[in-house]
Amino acid sequence: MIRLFQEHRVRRTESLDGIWSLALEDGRRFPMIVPGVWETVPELAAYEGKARYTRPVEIDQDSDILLRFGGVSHTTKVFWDGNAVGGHYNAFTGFDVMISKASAGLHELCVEVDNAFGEQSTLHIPNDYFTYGGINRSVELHYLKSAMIASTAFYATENGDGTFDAHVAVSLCALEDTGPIRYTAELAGKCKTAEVAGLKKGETRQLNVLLEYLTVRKWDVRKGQLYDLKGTLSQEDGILDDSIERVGFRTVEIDGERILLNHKPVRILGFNRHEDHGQLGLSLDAGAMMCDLQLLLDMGANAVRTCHYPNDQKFLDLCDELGLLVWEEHHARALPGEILRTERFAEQISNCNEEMIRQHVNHPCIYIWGVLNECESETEFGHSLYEKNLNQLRALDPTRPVSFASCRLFNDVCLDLVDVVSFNIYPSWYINEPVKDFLERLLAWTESHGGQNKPVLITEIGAGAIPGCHDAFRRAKWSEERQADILEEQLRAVLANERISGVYVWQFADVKVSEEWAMRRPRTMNNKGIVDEYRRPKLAYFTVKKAFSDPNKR
Ligand code: ADA
Repeated sequence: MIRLFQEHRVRRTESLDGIWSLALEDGRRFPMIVPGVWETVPELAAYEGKARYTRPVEIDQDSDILLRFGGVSHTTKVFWDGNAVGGHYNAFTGFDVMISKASAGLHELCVEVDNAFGEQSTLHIPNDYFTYGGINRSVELHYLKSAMIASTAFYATENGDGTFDAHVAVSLCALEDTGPIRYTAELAGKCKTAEVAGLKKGETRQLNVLLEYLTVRKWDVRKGQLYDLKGTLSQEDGILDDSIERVGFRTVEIDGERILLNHKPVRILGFNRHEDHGQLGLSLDAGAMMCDLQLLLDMGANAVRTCHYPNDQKFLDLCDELGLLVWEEHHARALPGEILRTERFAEQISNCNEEMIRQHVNHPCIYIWGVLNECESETEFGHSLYEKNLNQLRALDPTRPVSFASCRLFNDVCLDLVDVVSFNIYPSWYINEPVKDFLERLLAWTESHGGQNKPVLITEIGAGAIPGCHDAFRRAKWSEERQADILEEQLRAVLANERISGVYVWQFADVKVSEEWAMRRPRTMNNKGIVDEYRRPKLAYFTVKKAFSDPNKR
């Protein structure tokens, strides 16, 4: 299933995860697990291009149905009994395909997947992480009745007496004409109903429901605390649809130079984490995700940055549960200017923004949205691009701060646009300058270039080590000793600096990179992981653990 909890008790859903058949254009066929990526088949480890996944689907009654895909990497066309019924671009957001009046019986579902680079793809380009191919997240089949709850967006505001009001915005969609219908929201022991006189076939309707003065326990860092928001759509003779959202009550505010969580300054002790694993590629199952999170917690982390794309809902569900603060980022890493200026990019990134927020807005773990990691933030064009993207996110979700991770540093002209100033810096690794001096210089510059009176985050800091490479004299770059020493210096300087609201270590685990990056990256991997691609700790694991566990730094 796409989530780690049951989202429906009334709407009938089935998992389409399991064994599918994968066919290549040259006729080769393989049994493939869904979710998964084809690079896990040794013969396909370097396969780039189109492939077709098929499987039979049995429908047990005539019905409108919805096929829900958690993520397919990266360009998809969906066929039902040989007919094209939908498609999508981008591995990191989900999409739905509706099939009206599916008849009872056996059908063929075919998903054409393409992971090739090219003009059509502006977000997936050769990059410092790998573009896998396959149905990388779960797939579900939903049976629908005459009307459905298409989406539910929740946010909470705190009252002076410590209770919360819950604001629930629901989008209803009619598949047939309906008579009078009613939507009921139930949360933390209270419920509220909104009546609708009737909907015409194809009509959508937005409803806002307010549940007031809820007595709840707050969601908090490394604690979590979740509640089920149950929505029911009914008519006189029965229930048409339902939805369950898992929500949390917490406040996030920017107060001058501080980020406040539940009115208290929060210090981010985080990791950048790619969705990648030495054996599983992009498709980590919930068990593997939980193992990653256990390691992060063991090192004393309270935060994760989903570099550089929206993450699997299951991972976000776990962060909700465990109380990890998430910086979620849309899908854009260091894209060249000629791509940023295309209309196709404008369309693909706008879709990504819209899908990311609609699908993830209810996760209490997400405290900030990020855009355009290391893009063109030093030019006038860049300024308008950042402004457009940040404003789109603000319009879609006015409740969370927004930011971007800059590497343009002393040339950046976009700091005026953000709620939180964020820098990716690598002193003592790419830049030969003591970390403390570099930081002081950067922070002083920030004050007079749009960053004054705003919180500052260090969104990346780190150094590389090839696992198992040692230097007893601790001098050789790429040795585990040198990586540990550089991180020690970096974290000491960053955490001692009161002006900085927190840090994300680059990065949690070593990850595979595109072939085009091989000359810059030994092993064709980004080796700055604190654990290797199989999660075996390097020496720096204990350095980070010590730095993050020092109680004075909390
Ligand atoms: C950048 C970038 C990361 C990674 C890192 C590095 O800051 O955001 O994706 O490439 O540098 O390892 O150099």
